[in-house]
Amino acid sequence: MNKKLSALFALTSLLLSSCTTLTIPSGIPHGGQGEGGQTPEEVVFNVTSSKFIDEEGHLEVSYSCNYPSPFEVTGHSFSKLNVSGVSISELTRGNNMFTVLSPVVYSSLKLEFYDTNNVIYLTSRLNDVEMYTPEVIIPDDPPVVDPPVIDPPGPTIDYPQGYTELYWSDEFDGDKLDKGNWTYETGNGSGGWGNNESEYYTDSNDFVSDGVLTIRAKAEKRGNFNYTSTRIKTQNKVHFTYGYVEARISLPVVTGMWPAFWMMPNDSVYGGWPHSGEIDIMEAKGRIANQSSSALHFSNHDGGYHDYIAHEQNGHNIAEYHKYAVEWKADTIRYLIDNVCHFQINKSQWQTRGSTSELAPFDKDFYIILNLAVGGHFDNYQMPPANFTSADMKIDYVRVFK
Ligand SMILES: [Ca+2]
Repeated sequence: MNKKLSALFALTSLLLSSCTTLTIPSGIPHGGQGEGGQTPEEVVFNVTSSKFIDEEGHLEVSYSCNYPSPFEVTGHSFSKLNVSGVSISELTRGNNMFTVLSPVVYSSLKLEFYDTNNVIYLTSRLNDVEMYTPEVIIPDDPPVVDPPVIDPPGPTIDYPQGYTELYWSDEFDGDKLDKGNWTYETGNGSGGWGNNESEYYTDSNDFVSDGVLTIRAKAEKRGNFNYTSTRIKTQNKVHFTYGYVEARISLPVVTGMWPAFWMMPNDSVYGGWPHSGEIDIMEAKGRIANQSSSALHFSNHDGGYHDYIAHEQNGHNIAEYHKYAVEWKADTIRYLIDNVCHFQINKSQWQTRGSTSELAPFDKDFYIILNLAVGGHFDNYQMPPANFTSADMKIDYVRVFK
């Protein structure tokens, strides 16, 4: 803290305490208007305080007087009061204060009282007036100022070509999963989620830190299951039709791991799986370090129950972060890794039983799923090694562009 803020001029008070007696000499015609003969009056004029009021040495003087005002002495009105060498503010009757409007450079002030005809009537001198002496300011140590709080820069959003609206995203910037976006799917589902998976999903095999959601599969006994993991979905919270859906993900290269980033129909308008469709943006086999795959599942008209189109893409290290995306349009579905399309499906290649719409079933709202499965049929029931303890799927963000 500064010790002497603005001590520059507020330095004097009660500097003037001289008591001046003004004697109206007898025989001098008061006011020069032939009104002589009045009894000499003794006027006691007492300065009670003075203080400098600004940096320029202007002085404010207060006084008392044994008359209501020194301007009214025995029937005379004095129009003004001068202070020698300086100008003063207009005097206000009864105010008992004036301000010296120019710097005080004398050690005494001579007071001159004028009457209404501008005749000097009384003079007096106030001695020992404190001079204005600016105080030397000794700078304090610079105040310690906390650095301004700046919000951490938000994530840089790279918009896919042709997309201008970030419709929704979860950047995982908090310290726990945002339940406004996600719902845990717990347990082992029916028949290992239909896939003979070997994990038991909990609502606690995940954590959010440093802008990343981690889903951790563990070798951990839970009922009849030897592994735990987590599976989350945005059903009834974030669902939409068409758009560009992208997640930046790092995957575990551990045999038996089956991570997935995919979408399912929010309302299954065309019926239960597979009639309402499934869009698998990214799946991987932890055993194969440089491969992921994408797929589209649906049903067909000719009595075949389940049909699908899939593609395996090689050449990227799944342990590193990559951007896995689907560009979902009415007539085409394109799969991309790091902005490069590796697989495209056209509307003539999909259908759904019971609908004549050429766009069905991929013309309704879908929601997003993230999970890290263990075992299951996807990699022909490969299981983690005996010394397996845990494996992490890391998601930097999930974004939906329109
Ligand atoms: Ca993030």
